[in-house]
Amino acid sequence: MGLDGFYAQMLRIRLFEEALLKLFSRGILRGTVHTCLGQEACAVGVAGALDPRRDTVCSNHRGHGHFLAFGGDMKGLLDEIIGRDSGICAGKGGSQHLHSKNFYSNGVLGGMVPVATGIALAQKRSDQQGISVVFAGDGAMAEGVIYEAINIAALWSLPLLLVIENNHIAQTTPEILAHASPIENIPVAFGVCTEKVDGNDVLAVRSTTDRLIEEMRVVPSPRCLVLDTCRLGPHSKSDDTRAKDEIARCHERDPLKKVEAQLPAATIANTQARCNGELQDLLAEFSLT
Ligand SMILES: Cc1ncc(C[n+]2csc(CCOP(=O)(O)OP(=O)(O)O)c2C)c(N)n1
Ligand SMILES: [Mg+2]
Repeated sequence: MGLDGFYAQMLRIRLFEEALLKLFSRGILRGTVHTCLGQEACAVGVAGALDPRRDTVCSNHRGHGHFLAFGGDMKGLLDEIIGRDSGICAGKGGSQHLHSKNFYSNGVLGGMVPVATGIALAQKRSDQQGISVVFAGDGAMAEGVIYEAINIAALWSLPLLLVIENNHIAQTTPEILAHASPIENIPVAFGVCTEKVDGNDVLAVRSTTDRLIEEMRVVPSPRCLVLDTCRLGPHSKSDDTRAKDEIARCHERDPLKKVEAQLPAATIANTQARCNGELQDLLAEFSLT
C-alpha cells in the first residue's frame, strides 16, 4: 500500500471518531467512547502488517481504530456503539467490548494481555503460524497481570506481539507519575526483544511491524513494539486536564498532517472527498446527518 492508502485509512478513522464525539454531544450515544484521535498511525501501521485470516488482535478501551484498520465493518461498529441489535455484538458490547472475526476488545485495563497470551499459545500449537497482537496503553502497563502474561509469553516462547501505545498519559495521570522507569524496560526485563518507534509515523510503524511479524512467523517468540504517540482529544468525551500548550504540541505531531506534507494536494483533496462521502452516506443511512 502506498502513502495515499495509509492516509485514506487514517482519515476514515479520524472522521468516524470525530463524528462519534458529535453524536455523543447530541445525546445519540450513551455510555462512553474513547477515541484514538492522534493515534491513527499506530492502528493503521500495525494492523496493515497482519494477516486477518490467521492473526488475531486484542484491543483495549480505545479500540475503534484498531478494529477499522484490521478490516472491521464501520456500519456494524456504529450500530454496535449506538446499541442496536444489528451491531457486531448485537448492541451488547458497545464501544469497548467488541468481537468480530479475529478481533477482540475489552475495557478492563491490561485485561486483554493474558487473553492474547492464551491465544498465542493456541497459535503456537496450530500449524498456521498466526500471531497474537495485543494493544495496551502506558497506564495499563502498571497493571500486574501484564507482568505475569509477559513472563509466560517469554518462558513458553509464544508468538505474542505486545504493542504499547505510549501517549504518556492515563486519563489524567502522566506517565512520569505512574512508572518508576521507562516503559520499554518492562518487557526487556523478561528478555523480550523490544523496539521503540515514532507511533505518529505510519511508515515507520508499518515497516517495523512487518519485520517483527516476519521474525515471529519463522521462530515463535514474543516481541514488544513501543509506539511513542500523542492523544489529540480528551480521554473520553470532554475530560482533558492537560495544559493548552501540551495539547498544541501534540497537534504539531498529528500523524495525518505528517502524511499530508508528503502527498500531492490533489490526492489529499480526493481522499478527503471520498472519506467524507463514505461517512456522510453512513450517517444518512442511520438518519443522523
Ligand atoms: C482495571 C481498570 N482500572 C481502571 C480503569 C479506568 N480507566 C479506563 S482507561 C484508563 C486510563 C488508561 O490509560 P492508558 O493505559 O495509558 O491508555 P490510554 O487511555 O492513554 O489510551 C483508566 C484508568 C479500567 N478501565 N480498568
Ligand atoms: Mg496512555
